[in-house]
Amino acid sequence: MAIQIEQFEVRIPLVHPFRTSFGVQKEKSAIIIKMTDDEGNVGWGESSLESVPGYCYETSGTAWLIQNEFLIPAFKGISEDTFPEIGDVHRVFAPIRGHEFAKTGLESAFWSLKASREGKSLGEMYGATKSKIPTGVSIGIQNRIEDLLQRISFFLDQGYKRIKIKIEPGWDYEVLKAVRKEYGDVPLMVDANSAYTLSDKDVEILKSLDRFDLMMIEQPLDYQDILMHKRLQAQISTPVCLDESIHTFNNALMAIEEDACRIINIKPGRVGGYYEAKRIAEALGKDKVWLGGMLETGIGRIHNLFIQAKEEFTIPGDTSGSDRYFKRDIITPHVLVDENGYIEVPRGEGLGFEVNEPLLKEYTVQHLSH
Ligand code: OSB
Ligand code: MG
Repeated sequence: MAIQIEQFEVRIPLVHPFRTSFGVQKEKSAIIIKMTDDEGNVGWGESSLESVPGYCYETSGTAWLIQNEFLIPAFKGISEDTFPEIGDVHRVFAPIRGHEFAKTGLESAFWSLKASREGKSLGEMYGATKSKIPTGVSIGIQNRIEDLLQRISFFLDQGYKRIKIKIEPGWDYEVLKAVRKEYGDVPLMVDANSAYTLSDKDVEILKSLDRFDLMMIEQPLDYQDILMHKRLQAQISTPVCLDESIHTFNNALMAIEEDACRIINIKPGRVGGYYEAKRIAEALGKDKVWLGGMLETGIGRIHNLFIQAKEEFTIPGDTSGSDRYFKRDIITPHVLVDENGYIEVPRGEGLGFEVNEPLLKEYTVQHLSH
């Protein structure tokens, strides 16, 4: 079975700069993967990264290299004679250590190709049962509290069901106090992207956030840590949620079993693909998992939509509408959020959306065919 693989490295301007405790993003960087089999079936996937190693060590540059040198040859090795199974892809990537986002681009394109080939919806492949999913929005650090309040109103008016606020020392207690004062008991959570430590001063701040009845606090401490989060969780009532620290099924189970966190932010890219993401969701179940995001382009967004249609995902995710990120997304139609904060899960074969290939080409800075 000859499967043609194309890599497109893209840069897409964001409608609004996204500031977190680790930096400011003005454009979305990603590698889009297109797979075509010898009967003309097509699959699309995304390695949803950044151009700098701020969130994790991977960048679009490292993913390009690892895909070219190792992952694509490994994939070609198993797909030459037969059409592989999803588990085969996962297995052949396992000896190539780390580089989870690089793997996810190829793995997700393969899920999508397989769905097209079998005439199934991608959702069916992921075990989706719901026809719409509840969704939230992640709001970056602003210059002034008034600007943040305005951003929140903007999204609540559109129907978003849950607000996530990025925090860092100096942009935490007072900000949340103002938000609670203005918006009462709106479902609210925060994400520190590793901006705090277990110092007495930081622990005092983190404890003080308990009074805001937050759904969770995401990754307050070091990006690789589990143990310090366990020590923190023992001192605060707000559920800790781990994002950056979790790269495998084992990490996720250990963190929950050890009470280092009460909830896991599943990002398929961060755990090496949708096979692993599905496994974590199925093992931990409702209330312990939700789906995060990486400002995905439309392609990664659709995959994220389908996996959230699994019954385990009841907590609103970070998958917002296309217009929250881009003026023009690379899929048709754009992903839309209704006035009640839901996104409809597409029906139909494969992705259920068209990829806007001319626009994809406009945003492409580097293209290779294998
Ligand atoms: O920590 O969850 C995060 C975006 C880029 C990198 C890291 C994170 C995020 C978000 C945005 O919070 C989620 C989204 O809207 O896709
Ligand atoms: Mg996060």
